[in-house]
Amino acid sequence: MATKPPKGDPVQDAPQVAEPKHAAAGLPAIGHTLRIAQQQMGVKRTALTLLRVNQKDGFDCPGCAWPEPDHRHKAEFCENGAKAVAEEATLRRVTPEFFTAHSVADLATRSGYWLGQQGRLTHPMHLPEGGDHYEPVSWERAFDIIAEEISALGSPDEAVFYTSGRTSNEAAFLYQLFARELGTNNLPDCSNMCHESSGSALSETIGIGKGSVLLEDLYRADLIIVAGQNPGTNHPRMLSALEKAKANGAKIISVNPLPEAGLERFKNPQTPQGMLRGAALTDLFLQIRIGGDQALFRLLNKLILETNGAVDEEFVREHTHGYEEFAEAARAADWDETLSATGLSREEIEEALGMVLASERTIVCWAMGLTQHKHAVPTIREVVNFLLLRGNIGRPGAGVCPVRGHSNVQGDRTMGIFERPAPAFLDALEKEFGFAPPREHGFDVVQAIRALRDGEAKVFFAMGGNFVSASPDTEVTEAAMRRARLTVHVSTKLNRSHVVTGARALILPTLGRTERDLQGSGEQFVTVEDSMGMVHASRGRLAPASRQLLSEPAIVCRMARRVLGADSKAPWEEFEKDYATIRDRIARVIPGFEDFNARVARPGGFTLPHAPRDERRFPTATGKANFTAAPVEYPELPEGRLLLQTLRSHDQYNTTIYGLDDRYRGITAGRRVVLVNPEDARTLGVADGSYVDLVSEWKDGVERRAPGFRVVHYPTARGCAAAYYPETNVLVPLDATADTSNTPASKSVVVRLEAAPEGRPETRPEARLEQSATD
Ligand SMILES: Nc1nc2c(c(=O)[nH]1)N[C@H]1C(S)=C(S)[C@@H](COP(=O)(O)OP(=O)(O)OC[C@H]3O[C@@H](n4cnc5c(=O)[nH]c(N)nc54)[C@H](O)[C@@H]3O)O[C@H]1N2
Ligand SMILES: Nc1nc2c(c(=O)[nH]1)N[C@H]1C(S)=C(S)[C@@H](COP(=O)(O)OP(=O)(O)OC[C@H]3O[C@@H](n4cnc5c(=O)[nH]c(N)nc54)[C@H](O)[C@@H]3O)O[C@H]1N2
Ligand SMILES: [Mo]
Repeated sequence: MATKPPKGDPVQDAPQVAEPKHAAAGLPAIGHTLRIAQQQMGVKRTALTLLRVNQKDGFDCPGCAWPEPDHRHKAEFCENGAKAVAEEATLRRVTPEFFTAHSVADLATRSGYWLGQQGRLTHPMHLPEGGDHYEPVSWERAFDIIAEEISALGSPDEAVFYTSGRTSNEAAFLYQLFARELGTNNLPDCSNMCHESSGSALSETIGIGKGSVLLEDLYRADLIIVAGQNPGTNHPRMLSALEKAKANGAKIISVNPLPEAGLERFKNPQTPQGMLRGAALTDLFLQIRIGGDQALFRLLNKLILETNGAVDEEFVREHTHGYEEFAEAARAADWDETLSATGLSREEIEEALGMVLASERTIVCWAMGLTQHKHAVPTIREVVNFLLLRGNIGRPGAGVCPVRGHSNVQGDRTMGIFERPAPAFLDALEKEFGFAPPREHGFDVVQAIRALRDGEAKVFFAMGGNFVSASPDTEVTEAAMRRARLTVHVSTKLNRSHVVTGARALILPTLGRTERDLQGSGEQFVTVEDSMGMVHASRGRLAPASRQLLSEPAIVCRMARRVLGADSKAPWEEFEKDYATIRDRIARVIPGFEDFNARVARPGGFTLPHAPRDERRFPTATGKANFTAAPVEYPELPEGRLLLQTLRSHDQYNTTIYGLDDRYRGITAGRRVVLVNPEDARTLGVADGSYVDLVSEWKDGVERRAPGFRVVHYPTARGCAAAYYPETNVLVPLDATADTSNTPASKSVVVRLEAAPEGRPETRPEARLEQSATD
């Protein structure tokens, strides 16, 4: 019975609340992991699969982009990595019979959790125009349908090719090649909603949009600042690195509106003493107000400037540009303004300064808590200013560390998945393949939604992901999708994007990381790049979930042959047969991949060059690392409102919901909760356990509402609230994006709480328990 999906639809939640935890991982985590894994995979498969994760001859964990250490444990995975693997290696199946039993209209009433729990997709499926059920379709016919719709377009720019960050380097390279040969740069990706702000800020200031540290640097740092990140849940293996850094003498400051258990204390499941006591990680917790980070770093910069001998003058002179202008802006930073923007005390900031000045080697790590705000890009630039001031870039044990999300999101970008490709990249593509790639920029995620909404884009193709649920402004996005002529999803699991469709729709089922990939020339492997620029092979061993599955590279190759026809400049048949031939092309087009096939054959792979890290060279417009001097910004909060951040629970992978618990935060059996500071709750008159609607207020005057959330009094910073994504995406206005990067500002949504008129959610139609009639 273990591998049967749940019967009813547990969209109905009745959250239970206990005290938040103060430590992460440890024994309960292991028990929890095995239970979830065995429910999906059974006992034997669980053991066989988990031992292959992140081993040098195994497959790359689809969980996150945190790198693997050189000396690996037998169990080089974490609780949440194991959940990600179990989700993919599940024995449950979504077959054509499933689609006969469930109309699209029926599936559209199901929760994302229920959809995902049904199992792996086994057959290509087609939803014909006017049809109400998906029907099985042959691969040939599926590619014909794509070709029909693409050739009916007025221009290739009416097609959009989205990518989620699990796609391998090989598949990503082919996919962008296909789109560009077709004639469009419409290649939005999940990065647009994720670390785009980091990429924007870093390319301008240090000349490369990637982090400048390796794992060894973390082990050597004196001070690690973790800002806007919850590694205990989202990058659990990072906790081992932080533990090791601490053992080597590093101090840790965490900057977060929430006290996150993983950062407080870590019980390493891989060591006996770790299991018992655990290691305290954070030395100083700065409980910042949402969006206060730029102000905090600006003030720290002022204080560094005012301290004799604190600035690395030689580094500033030799390697940077724009110092004077920046220093003038930083000297103007104001204590009172900073205290109110951050909600911190003078003593806390002074203590942080003491630690900063005592450190010779400082690293700043961050994730979505910094990237998803209107002023995310200037915030990250201010972090760069902070590091540059004391020469903390391009020195061992120091640097910028944006911690990526999806396991190959960084690699996909390296492979050219980008709507604004660099001219040098297009030149190299042109030279290698002999066609003229389009030079005009394409749509990012938000622009793609607008284009679909306005009828300017008519074909939407997704290489993985769950665009409808991951994107902001759910109602707008869903309406936009429904206007498309054709929506196509290359997917492993069922999700909401399959049931909110264009006039016609296709589901193209594909292999996951864990599965064997057999092609004409024999068994294939693919490659990925982690958050620190390490490229390595990933090889699955399990038998595929169904014999009908095609690999992602094979899908692109067959689509390209069908759509581009005999005129295509690329040998698609050869690419499909032998992925080494794809890597040969990558080696010739993308700098850093010279001799790719030989170097990736080495166990552990190789590290891509990074000029600032390796040689203190900054390939920016000025040829130096750029200080910047943006005005300080922070969110303004009208009376009686809260600033809502939309974040992840411990039991989800983005839009894939593993379960209804958020163990470290003490929440079980439900996801419709809103965490509110008890003082704020008192002022607003909302009791713990009461139900409210979250209403977002935006300058377009449209009221966006997410009904029926249980209030949880929680120790978050004053004026701030938190609730889970994707349930709250309905509240994030499409136009509320970060300046420059255009990333949805999903961590700073102004909301008011309204007593839920209909009380608890089960009495409300939106959240009614769907008693499934299926099984
Ligand atoms: N298990 C699991 N692993 C994952 C994922 C998953 O969903 N599940 N998702 C993957 C992906 S794609 C990504 S991008 C990463 C996401 O990793 P995270 O960025 O850790 O994910 P979030 O849950 O969005 O957490 C944001 C954190 O920032 C804090 N924060 C919010 N606003 C602010 C602010 O204004 N300032 C500061 N200083 N902090 C703030 C929040 O309190 C929270 O701790 O994880 C990846 N790994
Ligand atoms: N409000 C709010 N919105 C957010 C965020 C937030 O913090 N708050 N975070 C944003 C971030 S950081 C990100 S990265 C995006 C995530 O956006 P996406 O990457 O689009 O979403 P996921 O939920 O990761 O996609 C899950 C789906 O991917 C498919 N899949 C899984 N593995 C594979 C595979 O190997 N191959 C293929 N082809 N398909 C596969 C499955 O069908 C699964 O249903 O969401 C963003 N949206
Ligand atoms: Mo992400």
